[in-house]
Amino acid sequence: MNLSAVQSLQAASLYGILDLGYLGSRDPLSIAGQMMEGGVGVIQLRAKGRREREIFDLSLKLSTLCRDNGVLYIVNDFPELARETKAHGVHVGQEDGRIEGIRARLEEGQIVGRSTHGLNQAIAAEQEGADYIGIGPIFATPTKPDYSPVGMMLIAEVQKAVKIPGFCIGGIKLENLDQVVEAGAKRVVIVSGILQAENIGDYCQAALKKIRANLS
Ligand code: 3NM
Repeated sequence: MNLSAVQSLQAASLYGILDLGYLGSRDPLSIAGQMMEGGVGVIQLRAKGRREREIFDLSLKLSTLCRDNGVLYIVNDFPELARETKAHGVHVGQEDGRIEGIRARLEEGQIVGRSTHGLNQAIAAEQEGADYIGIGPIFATPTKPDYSPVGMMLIAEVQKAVKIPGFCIGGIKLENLDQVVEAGAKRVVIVSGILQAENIGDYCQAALKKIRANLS
């Protein structure tokens, strides 16, 4: 079955971000492959401070790899690059303009995700037509150091108020994942936890097991 990007999003409970800042000399494609073996449903390329040409070349390869493996592929920050490299969609922040404007820069069927840091932002993202939101940072995190944690109370509040998929993000690791899921999280993004794991595949599998155990 060829699921649409929105259907794949609905089915995803673990979202991994390939943040090049955590890779060192490791090969991004190999790391993405390990994340896929571990069962992530979504991979985002996050390449802050890199040149667009470098991001473009890597994005083309990741796009093919993800499609071949049935994993949703999202590009952070660059709608045109997401379109040209045939990603499933783009992820944008609060400062990147209205969703409608972002969508106009994509192909039909490509999805738009938005970072949100409070209830009002989450509701506004849905009203503007985002396909999914990030909810965070749940905990303080060195991956996004300038943001104050929103706390776990927000998880249930947002999910009650918003119908589109919400992915909890920020400081989430295997060690606190049970708490996050008990607070109502159905979908989770983990960045440094996955990228700094000794065995990325095992780490992702363990995270998925915790999310699913808490959901059943
Ligand atoms: N966005 P880690 S928190 C990329 O709250 C990002 O919107 C956030 O990384 C948000 O899993 C975050 O290493 C960093 O804490 C998440």
